[in-house]
Amino acid sequence: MQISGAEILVRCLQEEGVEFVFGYPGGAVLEIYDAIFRQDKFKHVLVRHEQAAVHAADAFSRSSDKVGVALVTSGPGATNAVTGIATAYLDSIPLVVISGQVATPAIGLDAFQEVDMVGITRPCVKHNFLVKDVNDLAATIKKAFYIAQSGRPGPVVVDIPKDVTQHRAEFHYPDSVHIRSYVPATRGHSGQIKKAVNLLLEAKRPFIYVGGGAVQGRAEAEVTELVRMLGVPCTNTLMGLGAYPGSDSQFLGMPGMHGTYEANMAMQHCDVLVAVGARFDDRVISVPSHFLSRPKKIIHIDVDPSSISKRVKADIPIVGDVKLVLRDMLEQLKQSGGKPDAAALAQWWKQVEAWRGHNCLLYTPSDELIKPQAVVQTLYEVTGGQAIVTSDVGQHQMWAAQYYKFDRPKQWLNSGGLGTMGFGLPAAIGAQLANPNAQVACITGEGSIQMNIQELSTAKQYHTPVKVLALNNRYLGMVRQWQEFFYGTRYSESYMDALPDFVKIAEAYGHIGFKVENPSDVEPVLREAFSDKLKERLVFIDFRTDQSENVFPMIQNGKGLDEMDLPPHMRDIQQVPFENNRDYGNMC
Ligand SMILES: Cc1ncc(C[n+]2csc(CCOP(=O)(O)OP(=O)(O)O)c2C)c(N)n1
Repeated sequence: MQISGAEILVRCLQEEGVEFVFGYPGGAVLEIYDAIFRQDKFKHVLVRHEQAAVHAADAFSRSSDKVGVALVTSGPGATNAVTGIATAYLDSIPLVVISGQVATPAIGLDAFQEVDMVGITRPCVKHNFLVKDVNDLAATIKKAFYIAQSGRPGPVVVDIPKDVTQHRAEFHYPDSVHIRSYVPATRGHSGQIKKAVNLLLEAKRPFIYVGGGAVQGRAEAEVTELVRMLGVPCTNTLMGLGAYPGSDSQFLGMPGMHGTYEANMAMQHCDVLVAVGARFDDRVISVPSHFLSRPKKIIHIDVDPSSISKRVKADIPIVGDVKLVLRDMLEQLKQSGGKPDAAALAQWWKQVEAWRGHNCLLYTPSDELIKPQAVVQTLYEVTGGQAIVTSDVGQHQMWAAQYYKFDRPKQWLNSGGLGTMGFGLPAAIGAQLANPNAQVACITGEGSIQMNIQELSTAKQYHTPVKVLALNNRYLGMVRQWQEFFYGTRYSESYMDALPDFVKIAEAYGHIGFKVENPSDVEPVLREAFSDKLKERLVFIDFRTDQSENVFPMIQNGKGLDEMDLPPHMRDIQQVPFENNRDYGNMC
C-alpha cells in the first residue's frame, strides 16, 4: 500500500524508536505535522524557537545514549536551527534535524521561505541530504540515523521539500546501511596499542587527558580502570567532565584556559601523555609550540582519524572506538605483567600534590556578597552531586565546571565547542524529558538566559520541573573580565542595563521565582527549590552575585599552560620560574 512521504517519515522515526521530536511547525512541514497528529508512538515537543528545538534535542541525546531529533520548517525555521546544529557539530553530538523545504519545482526560484539549507549547513554538519524523490525518503532517514551515531557522532540534516511529503510510495525501511567510502573505525591497531602500553610502562611522569570523545564513546569504565591500574593522575576536559569521577583523588580537575593549576602544570610537565577522545583544543593547550617546549611523548586515541595530529603531532596515533581501544590496551597491560616505575611515580605524585596543595580554586568567602562559586558548591551539596547540570556560556559556565564535581558522564551538558549562549534552558528541558526522575539544574547568567528565556513557556507546557540558577552579576561577566584584563577596564557594552524582574518573568510563565541577595539565604532557598514540595515545579532563582568576581586560573591568549594568571593567594608562586621551584625537585 502506498502512503505519503509525511507518513513514511513518521514510520521511519517510529522504526528508529524515537521517543521525542522537538520542533516548530510551518507551511513546508504541515503534511508532516498532520501525520504526527495521526500517530501516538512518539511525542512532539513544541518549543518557542527553533534554536531551542535543536538544543533540546541535543541535550536529550547528551544526557542519554539516543539520537536527538528536531523538526523545523523551511526558510526562517531552518536558519533559526543553524546555531543549534553548529553547537552539536562542534561537540560531536548525534542529531537528526529534519527541515522542510519549498516544493521541488520551486527550488532555486527564490520562492517564499526558501533557503538553501544544504548549502547553509554544509560547513557545520556531519552530513546532509536533500530528498528529491519520495522513493528515497526511507533509505535516507535510515542513513541519517546511522551516520549521526556511528564513528565520530554529529548532526545530520535531512531537507525534505513539501511535495515529497505529499507524494506517495510503498514504505520499506531498510535493515542495514551501506555507504561507500564511509567506514567508521572500530578496533585500534594492535601493534600501536602495544607500543603505547610499553611507553606507558616506561614513563616517569605519565598523565592521562580525557575528552568529550570518552563521554560520547561511553568509555568511562575503561578510562577509570586504566587510570587506577596505572595509578597515574588524570584530567577531564570541559567536554570530558564525568568520564573519570570528579571527586576522585587521581583527578586533578579540568585543564586549559580556566583549568586548575595542578592539571595545567601536569599537562605541561608530563613525559608521556595519553589523549583519550580529546583534540588538543586551543582552549586546552593554548599554543602548541609552548605546549611542546617540554618534550613529551604523545599517545593519541580517537575514532576520527582527522582529529589525530591536527594541532599536535602524535607519537603513537591510535584510530579506533575509544572504548574498544582502551579495552585492548587494558588487556595488553594485564598480559604484559608490567608495572609502572613505582619510584618515579611516587616522585611525580609528590610534585603533583605540591601543585595541588596551593588550592587554586580557593576564593574569598563573604558574608555580604553572594560568591558565585559558593552557589555552585552549595548546589553540589544540596543535590548530593547527583544532578544533571546544564549551563550557558560565560563565567557561570566555568564556575559550574570547576566547582560541581561530576562523577559520571552525561551529567554535565554545555556548549563547549561553539560556546552558545542560550543553550542552557532548552538543554535542561531536553535532559529532563530524557531523565524524568533526575534533578536537573540549569546554571546560567542574566545575559545568557535572555537568549532563550521564552522556553519557560515550553517548560510549563511539558511539565519539566528544572531549576534555573541565574548567577546574576548584572554584567556580561566573561566579557567584563576580558575588558578588565585586556582593555584597560573599559567596559564597552558589557553592562546589562534595564534588566527585567526575573521573579515576575518566572511567575508570568506560571513558575516559581525567588530572588536571593543575602549569602545566608543561598542554601535555604536551594534546599526549598529541590524539596519534595517543589519537585513538580520549575523554580527560577535570581542570585544577585558579587559583580567583580573573576574566573581563576586563567591563561591569556598566546600564553602557555604554565603561564596562568593565578588567584590572589597564589600570585607569589607565579613569579618563581618553574625550574627554580623547589617543589619540583630533580624532575625536569
Ligand atoms: C550567542 C553568543 N553571543 C555572544 C557570545 C559571547 N559571550 C561569551 S560569554 C558572554 C557573556 C555572558 O554573560 P552572562 O550570560 O551574563 O554570564 P556571565 O559571564 O556573567 O556568567 C558573551 C557575550 C556567546 N558566547 N554566544
